[in-house]
Amino acid sequence: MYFMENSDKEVFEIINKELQRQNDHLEMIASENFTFPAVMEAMGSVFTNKYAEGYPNKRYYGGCEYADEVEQLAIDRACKLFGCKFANVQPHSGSQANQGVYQALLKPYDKILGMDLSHGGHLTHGSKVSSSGKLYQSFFYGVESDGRIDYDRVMDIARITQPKLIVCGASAYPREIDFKAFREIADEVGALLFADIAHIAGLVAAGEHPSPFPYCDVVTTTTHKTLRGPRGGIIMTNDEDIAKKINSAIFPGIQGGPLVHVIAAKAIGFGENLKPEWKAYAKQVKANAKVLADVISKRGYDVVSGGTDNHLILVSFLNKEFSGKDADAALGNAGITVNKNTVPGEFRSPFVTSGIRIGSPALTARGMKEAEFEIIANRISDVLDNINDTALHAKIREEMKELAHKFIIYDRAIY
Ligand code: DSN
Repeated sequence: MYFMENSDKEVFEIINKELQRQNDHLEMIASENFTFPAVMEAMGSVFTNKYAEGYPNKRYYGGCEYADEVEQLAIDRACKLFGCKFANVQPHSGSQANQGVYQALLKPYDKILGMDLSHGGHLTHGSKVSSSGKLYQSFFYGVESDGRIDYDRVMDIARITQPKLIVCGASAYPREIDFKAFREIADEVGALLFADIAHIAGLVAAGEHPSPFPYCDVVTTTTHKTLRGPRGGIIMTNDEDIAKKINSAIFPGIQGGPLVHVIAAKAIGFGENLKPEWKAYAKQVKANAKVLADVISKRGYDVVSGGTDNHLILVSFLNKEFSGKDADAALGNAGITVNKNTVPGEFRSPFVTSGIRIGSPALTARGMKEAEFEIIANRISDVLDNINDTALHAKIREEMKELAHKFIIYDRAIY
């Protein structure tokens, strides 16, 4: 019996419907995952009551001795996990982590160079609708017709635009990021190099993707995607001067009191990432994504860049009559949750798009392996082959629900 069950049945019932949805559907949004029950317990803990502006041993409020202890533990674990000297674990999200980096290292109107949103970049990498593109002069690189970054081309763009800071990292790029190549470009134009590894952090932590250290001056990540921790962000660096600027930029620059309950949950998440089992999870995430790429391309669909090196694939419908939005809706009806996504060469609006992004982290966390991913990839292709056949979608939905129920993580909605 939960307190909520008596005090607010309305919210309790909605939360339970969400549990049902998560158990019944196949979650394949590349940025989502299923966190550890212990992480959820920490987020519901008494630390939610504590104000702790400042940093460990330098607070503006009394009673912070245990907030200090848990924040220092989260910092130490983050540094150990990513092999760096300094970490700020207070950003409430990845977007605020990125905003903190810009505020620490740039002045308004400085030039930044990031990956184009429609080529796989993120809103906070300079998009004109984000503060990163309003406060700073933003320029972009993208992918070539083969779906890959051409580093010589990025060098040319950097030479022409002369950015103060280069952003590498992406939200929808299925290939390895060459941080060393980006370092050479940054050095050539005298720019700072900033990596946003939000999507690949869980793979980096396991040694399943090259590390941005020692090449990047500053690195951010969210903690809830491939890392499977609580929702939030962190910022890391090896440079003490940058670390001090980052700390001031996050508090008091853009945030107030840190979410100590979430910081405790971040510490638990990093603890999981440091266990030997984490490597097996990350390897399986990649193996499962590869099955998706192989099967869906064998079934005749255009997988951008011809495959994947990480946890996601992009499927392009540029040569099809249906859009990413149509595919997203049809797959949703079949119990498979993905997101519509722009693809290189995009001609449709971001609300419609010509592609979908499919990721393996969440279903891998549920324990699914290559055999299950082969079945799912075939059903995805069946839906795409029969995009308007709602009876078939309903039939597949039942089959996917049965599969999903064999891999349950949560036996209740609240931990
Ligand atoms: N919304 C995240 C994603 O889906 O990639 C990025 O912030």
